[in-house]
Amino acid sequence: MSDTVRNLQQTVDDVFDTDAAQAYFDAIIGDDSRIEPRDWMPDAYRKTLTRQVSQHAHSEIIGMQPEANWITRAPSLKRKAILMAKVQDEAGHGLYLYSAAETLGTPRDVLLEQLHTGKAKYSSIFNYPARSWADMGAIGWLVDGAAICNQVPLCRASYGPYGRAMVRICKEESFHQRQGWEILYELSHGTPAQKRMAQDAVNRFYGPALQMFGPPDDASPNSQQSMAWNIKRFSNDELRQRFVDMIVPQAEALELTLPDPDLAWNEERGHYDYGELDWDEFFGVIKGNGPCNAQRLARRVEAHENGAWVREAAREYARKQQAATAETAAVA
Ligand code: BYC
Repeated sequence: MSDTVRNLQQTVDDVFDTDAAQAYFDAIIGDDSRIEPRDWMPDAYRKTLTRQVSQHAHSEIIGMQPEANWITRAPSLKRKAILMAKVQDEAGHGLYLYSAAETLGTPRDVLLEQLHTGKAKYSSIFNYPARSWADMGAIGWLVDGAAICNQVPLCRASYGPYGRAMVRICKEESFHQRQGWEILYELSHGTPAQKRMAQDAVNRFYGPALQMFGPPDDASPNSQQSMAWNIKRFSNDELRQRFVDMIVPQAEALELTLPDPDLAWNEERGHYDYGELDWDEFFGVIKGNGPCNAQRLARRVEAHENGAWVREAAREYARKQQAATAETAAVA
């Protein structure tokens, strides 16, 4: 290293004052303003955001599977077209979120490797099978409904690229929830067999949908810090309660029951009380032992391998473009 470079480095080190950078970061958070990719941020902030945003991206693309399973069996051409559009939206959500995660410094292939080797989590809900057409309704109404409850506050996440990605995602999720609601409404107001099918789907998806909000607050190691950093705005239990309060009247309009005998309006709290969820089941599912974990992951890895030629072609195209640009520059 030359003396000049050494002196320059020394100057940079002198100028870069971690305490000042931390104070600036704290001021931005305190001001409820936004951190952008080039801003200094504490390592732990970068790490937890990379974790949350990439797991969110993984959930979006794994979440395509239960619904894609029903595209060929949709009951009409119109329903097929709507379902296809929805599944494509989920792929798009995955892309926005991987792009947001990459701005934090971890390349996409590393994030995907973490998913494919089982190191990274994705939402527990997608490890349950979609057994009937009514499940498309229950997934839209309950799963996308829970997603909206959880994700609208994330539009104000302190990390700019994540918050901005969430704005678009939430708009699309609202459409998804409406299409699920409409499927269930048609079935629950259809023949007795159709109504039974709708009720069965709600019975199976209700508990797992409530678990999407994460473990109870006293078993959520990340919540407190994520809320202090304005990544999460509400705790897992707060959002779960908001969701329960929202779906009870909706279930009444659907003329379907929610499978919880403890569900009751609590005048004092101004909220619905609900029964204890099966947390052993939840922790089993996120450890990889749910009904469909192995199948979902195997299918994802297979799809990734099948797409190798696309990535190779894109790389080759980029190489040729670069070579052509360099040649033009050399001639000029
Ligand atoms: N499933 O400290 P906690 C969609 C993990 S996609 C699996 O509370 P945090 C859709 C958690 O990661 C929906 N794992 O964590 C797509 C942590 O483990 P690690 C996806 C879960 O981060 C297609 C540990 O448990 N939504 O809607 O503060 C079709 C302790 O938890 C789950 C998002 O990703 C779970 N349910 O809070 C249709 C939203 N819950 O990482 C629909 C963004 C917790 O320490 N993410 N864990 O090993 C979040 O809002 C938060 O990350 C969570 C968890 C509320 C999920």
